[in-house]
Amino acid sequence: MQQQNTLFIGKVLLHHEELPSTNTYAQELIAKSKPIEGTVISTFRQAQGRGQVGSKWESEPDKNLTLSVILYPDFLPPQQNFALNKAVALAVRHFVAELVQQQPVWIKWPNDIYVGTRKICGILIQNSLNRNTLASSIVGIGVNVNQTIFSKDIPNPSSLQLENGKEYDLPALIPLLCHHVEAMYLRLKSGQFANLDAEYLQHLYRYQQPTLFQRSNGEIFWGSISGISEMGKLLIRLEEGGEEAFELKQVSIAGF
Ligand code: BT5
Repeated sequence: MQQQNTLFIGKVLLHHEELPSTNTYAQELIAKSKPIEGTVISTFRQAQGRGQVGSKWESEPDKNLTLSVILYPDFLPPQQNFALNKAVALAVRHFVAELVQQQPVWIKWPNDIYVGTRKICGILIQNSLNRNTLASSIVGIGVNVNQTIFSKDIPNPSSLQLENGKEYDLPALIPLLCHHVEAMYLRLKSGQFANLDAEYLQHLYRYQQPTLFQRSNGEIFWGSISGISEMGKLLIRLEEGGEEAFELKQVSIAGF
Protein backbone atom coordinates (compact mmCIF):
# COMPACT_ATOMS: atom_id res chain seq x y z
CA MET A 1 0.00 0.00 0.00
CA GLN A 2 1.07 3.60 -0.61
CA GLN A 3 2.04 5.93 2.23
CA GLN A 4 -0.89 8.01 3.44
CA ASN A 5 -0.36 11.74 3.20
CA THR A 6 -2.91 12.45 5.92
CA LEU A 7 -3.00 13.25 9.62
CA PHE A 8 -5.25 10.44 10.75
CA ILE A 9 -7.52 9.01 8.06
CA GLY A 10 -5.94 5.88 6.68
CA LYS A 11 -2.93 5.99 9.02
CA VAL A 12 -4.22 2.64 10.19
CA LEU A 13 -5.22 0.76 7.07
CA LEU A 14 -6.59 -2.74 7.59
CA HIS A 15 -6.56 -4.21 4.11
CA HIS A 16 -8.12 -7.64 3.64
CA GLU A 17 -7.87 -10.02 0.71
CA GLU A 18 -11.62 -10.54 0.87
CA LEU A 19 -14.52 -9.47 3.11
CA PRO A 20 -18.30 -9.84 3.00
CA SER A 21 -18.73 -6.11 3.73
CA THR A 22 -16.22 -3.55 4.98
CA ASN A 23 -19.04 -1.77 6.87
CA THR A 24 -20.06 -4.98 8.65
CA TYR A 25 -16.44 -5.70 9.51
CA ALA A 26 -16.04 -2.16 10.90
CA GLN A 27 -19.17 -2.66 13.02
CA GLU A 28 -17.73 -5.86 14.44
CA LEU A 29 -14.45 -4.12 15.18
CA ILE A 30 -16.17 -1.26 17.02
CA ALA A 31 -18.25 -3.74 19.03
CA LYS A 32 -15.15 -5.38 20.49
CA SER A 33 -12.54 -2.57 20.64
CA LYS A 34 -12.13 1.14 20.07
CA PRO A 35 -10.20 1.47 16.80
CA ILE A 36 -8.48 4.82 16.53
CA GLU A 37 -10.32 7.49 14.61
CA GLY A 38 -9.57 7.37 10.91
CA THR A 39 -9.00 3.61 10.81
CA VAL A 40 -9.76 2.37 7.30
CA ILE A 41 -10.93 -1.13 6.46
CA SER A 42 -10.53 -1.97 2.83
CA THR A 43 -10.76 -4.87 0.41
CA PHE A 44 -10.76 -5.27 -3.34
CA ARG A 45 -13.03 -8.32 -3.03
CA GLN A 46 -16.25 -7.47 -1.26
CA ALA A 47 -18.74 -10.28 -1.68
CA GLN A 48 -21.85 -8.90 0.06
CA GLY A 49 -21.64 -5.13 -0.20
CA ARG A 50 -24.50 -3.24 1.37
CA GLY A 51 -26.42 -0.19 0.19
CA GLN A 52 -29.12 1.88 1.93
CA VAL A 53 -32.13 0.16 3.49
CA GLY A 54 -31.39 -3.40 2.44
CA SER A 55 -30.15 -2.72 -1.08
CA LYS A 56 -26.94 -4.25 -2.41
CA TRP A 57 -23.67 -2.83 -3.63
CA GLU A 58 -22.13 -4.94 -6.38
CA SER A 59 -18.43 -4.96 -7.06
CA GLU A 60 -16.49 -7.24 -9.41
CA PRO A 61 -13.45 -8.73 -7.60
CA ASP A 62 -10.16 -6.82 -7.95
CA LYS A 63 -11.69 -4.00 -9.97
CA ASN A 64 -12.93 -1.42 -7.48
CA LEU A 65 -12.43 0.36 -4.19
CA THR A 66 -14.63 -0.72 -1.31
CA LEU A 67 -13.64 0.70 2.05
CA SER A 68 -14.98 1.99 5.35
CA VAL A 69 -13.63 4.78 7.52
CA ILE A 70 -14.27 4.80 11.28
CA LEU A 71 -15.03 8.25 12.70
CA TYR A 72 -16.12 9.60 16.08
CA PRO A 73 -17.96 12.84 15.22
CA ASP A 74 -19.13 13.45 18.81
CA PHE A 75 -18.58 17.20 18.27
CA LEU A 76 -21.64 17.41 16.01
CA PRO A 77 -24.80 18.87 17.57
CA PRO A 78 -27.65 16.34 17.06
CA GLN A 79 -29.52 18.57 14.62
CA GLN A 80 -26.38 18.69 12.45
CA ASN A 81 -25.98 14.93 11.96
CA PHE A 82 -26.74 15.18 8.25
CA ALA A 83 -23.78 17.54 7.90
CA LEU A 84 -21.54 14.47 8.08
CA ASN A 85 -23.29 13.04 5.00
CA LYS A 86 -22.74 16.34 3.23
CA ALA A 87 -19.06 16.49 4.14
CA VAL A 88 -18.42 12.91 3.03
CA ALA A 89 -20.38 13.32 -0.21
CA LEU A 90 -18.41 16.47 -0.99
CA ALA A 91 -15.14 14.70 -0.21
CA VAL A 92 -15.92 11.79 -2.54
CA ARG A 93 -17.12 14.25 -5.18
CA HIS A 94 -13.79 16.12 -4.93
CA PHE A 95 -11.97 12.82 -5.34
CA VAL A 96 -13.94 11.88 -8.47
CA ALA A 97 -13.79 15.41 -9.91
CA GLU A 98 -10.01 15.36 -9.60
CA LEU A 99 -9.92 12.23 -11.77
CA VAL A 100 -12.81 12.89 -14.18
CA GLN A 101 -12.53 16.31 -15.74
CA GLN A 102 -14.55 16.04 -18.94
CA GLN A 103 -17.95 15.65 -17.30
CA PRO A 104 -19.79 17.34 -14.43
CA VAL A 105 -19.62 15.37 -11.19
CA TRP A 106 -22.77 15.61 -9.08
CA ILE A 107 -24.00 14.58 -5.66
CA LYS A 108 -27.33 12.84 -5.98
CA TRP A 109 -29.22 13.23 -2.70
CA PRO A 110 -28.45 12.00 -0.20
CA ASN A 111 -24.96 10.88 -1.12
CA ASP A 112 -24.52 9.07 -4.41
CA ILE A 113 -21.87 10.43 -6.73
CA TYR A 114 -22.83 10.79 -10.37
CA VAL A 115 -20.77 11.57 -13.46
CA GLY A 116 -23.30 13.20 -15.76
CA THR A 117 -26.33 10.92 -15.27
CA ARG A 118 -24.36 7.84 -14.23
CA LYS A 119 -23.60 6.52 -10.76
CA ILE A 120 -19.91 6.02 -10.09
CA CYS A 121 -19.85 5.85 -6.26
CA GLY A 122 -22.17 4.89 -3.46
CA ILE A 123 -21.82 5.88 0.17
CA LEU A 124 -23.34 4.16 3.19
CA ILE A 125 -22.94 5.94 6.53
CA GLN A 126 -23.97 3.99 9.59
CA ASN A 127 -24.21 6.02 12.78
CA SER A 128 -24.45 4.89 16.33
CA LEU A 129 -25.99 7.43 18.68
CA ASN A 130 -25.23 8.12 22.30
CA ARG A 131 -27.95 10.38 23.76
CA ASN A 132 -28.55 11.99 20.38
CA THR A 133 -24.90 12.73 19.63
CA LEU A 134 -22.95 10.63 17.16
CA ALA A 135 -20.81 8.21 19.14
CA SER A 136 -19.37 6.57 16.04
CA SER A 137 -19.90 6.62 12.30
CA ILE A 138 -18.88 4.04 9.79
CA VAL A 139 -18.43 5.73 6.45
CA GLY A 140 -18.60 3.10 3.71
CA ILE A 141 -17.50 4.15 0.25
CA GLY A 142 -17.68 2.14 -2.95
CA VAL A 143 -16.02 3.58 -6.05
CA ASN A 144 -16.29 1.89 -9.44
CA VAL A 145 -12.77 2.05 -10.80
CA ASN A 146 -11.77 -0.56 -13.40
CA GLN A 147 -15.09 -2.38 -13.79
CA THR A 148 -16.58 -1.94 -17.27
CA ILE A 149 -19.41 -4.49 -17.33
CA PHE A 150 -22.22 -4.32 -14.77
CA SER A 151 -25.24 -6.47 -14.07
CA LYS A 152 -28.42 -5.48 -15.92
CA ASP A 153 -30.16 -4.75 -12.59
CA ILE A 154 -27.98 -1.70 -12.06
CA PRO A 155 -29.73 1.13 -13.88
CA ASN A 156 -26.97 3.60 -14.70
CA PRO A 157 -23.46 2.60 -13.60
CA SER A 158 -20.17 4.16 -14.57
CA SER A 159 -16.55 3.75 -13.52
CA LEU A 160 -13.32 5.71 -13.75
CA GLN A 161 -12.22 3.43 -16.57
CA LEU A 162 -15.48 3.87 -18.49
CA GLU A 163 -15.14 7.65 -18.14
CA ASN A 164 -11.44 8.01 -18.87
CA GLY A 165 -10.62 4.92 -20.94
CA LYS A 166 -7.70 3.83 -18.79
CA GLU A 167 -6.96 1.40 -16.04
CA TYR A 168 -6.13 2.61 -12.51
CA ASP A 169 -3.82 1.25 -9.83
CA LEU A 170 -6.26 0.53 -6.98
CA PRO A 171 -3.84 0.82 -4.00
CA ALA A 172 -2.63 4.20 -5.28
CA LEU A 173 -6.16 5.64 -5.15
CA ILE A 174 -6.69 4.95 -1.44
CA PRO A 175 -4.42 7.75 -0.13
CA LEU A 176 -6.08 10.25 -2.48
CA LEU A 177 -9.55 9.29 -1.28
CA CYS A 178 -8.40 9.42 2.37
CA HIS A 179 -6.90 12.86 1.77
CA HIS A 180 -10.22 14.25 0.49
CA VAL A 181 -12.26 12.65 3.28
CA GLU A 182 -9.90 14.07 5.88
CA ALA A 183 -9.95 17.57 4.39
CA MET A 184 -13.75 17.72 4.45
CA TYR A 185 -14.02 16.10 7.87
CA LEU A 186 -11.69 18.74 9.29
CA ARG A 187 -13.85 21.45 7.71
CA LEU A 188 -16.87 19.88 9.38
CA LYS A 189 -15.03 19.71 12.69
CA SER A 190 -14.17 23.39 12.47
CA GLY A 191 -17.91 24.14 12.24
CA GLN A 192 -18.09 25.41 8.66
CA PHE A 193 -21.72 24.32 8.27
CA ALA A 194 -22.95 27.20 6.09
CA ASN A 195 -20.01 26.68 3.80
CA LEU A 196 -20.68 22.95 3.46
CA ASP A 197 -24.40 23.57 2.87
CA ALA A 198 -23.67 26.00 0.06
CA GLU A 199 -21.12 23.72 -1.57
CA TYR A 200 -23.44 20.72 -1.31
CA LEU A 201 -26.27 22.61 -3.07
CA GLN A 202 -23.86 23.86 -5.72
CA HIS A 203 -23.14 20.26 -6.73
CA LEU A 204 -26.55 18.74 -6.03
CA TYR A 205 -27.93 16.77 -8.98
CA ARG A 206 -31.08 18.40 -10.50
CA TYR A 207 -31.06 21.24 -7.95
CA GLN A 208 -33.65 23.85 -8.95
CA GLN A 209 -34.34 22.12 -12.26
CA PRO A 210 -37.79 20.96 -13.36
CA THR A 211 -37.75 17.20 -12.86
CA LEU A 212 -40.21 14.35 -13.10
CA PHE A 213 -40.35 12.53 -9.75
CA GLN A 214 -42.00 9.34 -8.63
CA ARG A 215 -43.42 8.66 -5.17
CA SER A 216 -42.94 5.24 -3.59
CA ASN A 217 -46.61 4.48 -4.41
CA GLY A 218 -45.83 4.97 -8.11
CA GLU A 219 -47.44 8.41 -8.50
CA ILE A 220 -45.58 10.71 -10.88
CA PHE A 221 -45.29 14.47 -10.42
CA TRP A 222 -43.31 17.47 -11.67
CA GLY A 223 -41.31 19.56 -9.27
CA SER A 224 -37.85 20.90 -8.60
CA ILE A 225 -35.47 20.33 -5.71
CA SER A 226 -35.53 23.44 -3.55
CA GLY A 227 -33.13 22.39 -0.80
CA ILE A 228 -32.34 19.98 2.02
CA SER A 229 -33.97 20.22 5.44
CA GLU A 230 -31.80 20.42 8.53
CA MET A 231 -32.50 16.74 9.23
CA GLY A 232 -31.44 15.85 5.70
CA LYS A 233 -34.81 15.45 3.99
CA LEU A 234 -35.10 16.33 0.31
CA LEU A 235 -37.26 19.42 -0.23
CA ILE A 236 -39.18 19.53 -3.49
CA ARG A 237 -41.21 22.49 -4.72
CA LEU A 238 -44.20 20.92 -6.46
CA GLU A 239 -45.25 22.29 -9.82
CA GLU A 240 -48.87 22.18 -8.64
CA GLY A 241 -47.89 24.38 -5.68
CA GLY A 242 -46.36 23.98 -2.23
CA GLU A 243 -43.22 22.33 -0.96
CA GLU A 244 -42.87 18.83 0.43
CA ALA A 245 -40.11 17.09 2.41
CA PHE A 246 -39.16 13.52 1.50
CA GLU A 247 -37.24 10.82 3.35
CA LEU A 248 -34.99 8.29 1.64
CA LYS A 249 -36.93 5.89 -0.63
CA GLN A 250 -40.12 8.01 -0.45
CA VAL A 251 -39.26 9.62 -3.77
CA SER A 252 -37.02 9.00 -6.75
CA ILE A 253 -36.31 10.69 -10.03
CA ALA A 254 -38.61 8.99 -12.54
CA GLY A 255 -36.72 6.53 -14.69
CA PHE A 256 -33.96 5.84 -12.13
C1 BT5 B 1 -25.42 2.94 -1.99
O1 BT5 B 1 -26.67 2.54 -1.61
O2 BT5 B 1 -25.14 3.41 -3.05
C2 BT5 B 1 -24.37 2.72 -0.91
C3 BT5 B 1 -23.29 1.80 -1.36
C4 BT5 B 1 -22.17 1.73 -0.35
C5 BT5 B 1 -21.16 0.70 -0.73
C6 BT5 B 1 -19.98 0.70 0.20
S1 BT5 B 1 -18.70 -0.31 -0.37
C7 BT5 B 1 -17.88 -0.22 1.13
C8 BT5 B 1 -18.94 -0.25 2.21
N1 BT5 B 1 -19.24 -1.60 2.62
C9 BT5 B 1 -20.51 -1.94 2.32
O3 BT5 B 1 -21.03 -3.05 2.56
N2 BT5 B 1 -21.12 -0.91 1.71
C10 BT5 B 1 -20.26 0.25 1.63
P1 BT5 B 1 -27.99 2.91 -2.40
O4 BT5 B 1 -28.06 4.41 -2.58
O5 BT5 B 1 -29.07 2.23 -1.66
O6 BT5 B 1 -27.81 2.29 -3.81
C11 BT5 B 1 -27.86 0.91 -4.02
C12 BT5 B 1 -28.28 0.73 -5.49
O7 BT5 B 1 -27.20 1.14 -6.35
C13 BT5 B 1 -28.55 -0.72 -5.85
O8 BT5 B 1 -29.87 -1.08 -5.57
C14 BT5 B 1 -28.24 -0.75 -7.35
O9 BT5 B 1 -29.34 -0.27 -8.10
C15 BT5 B 1 -27.15 0.31 -7.49
N3 BT5 B 1 -25.81 -0.30 -7.52
C16 BT5 B 1 -25.36 -1.43 -6.92
N4 BT5 B 1 -24.06 -1.61 -7.16
C17 BT5 B 1 -23.68 -0.58 -7.95
C18 BT5 B 1 -22.45 -0.21 -8.55
N5 BT5 B 1 -21.33 -0.92 -8.39
N6 BT5 B 1 -22.42 0.92 -9.30
C19 BT5 B 1 -23.53 1.69 -9.48
N7 BT5 B 1 -24.71 1.39 -8.94
C20 BT5 B 1 -24.79 0.27 -8.18
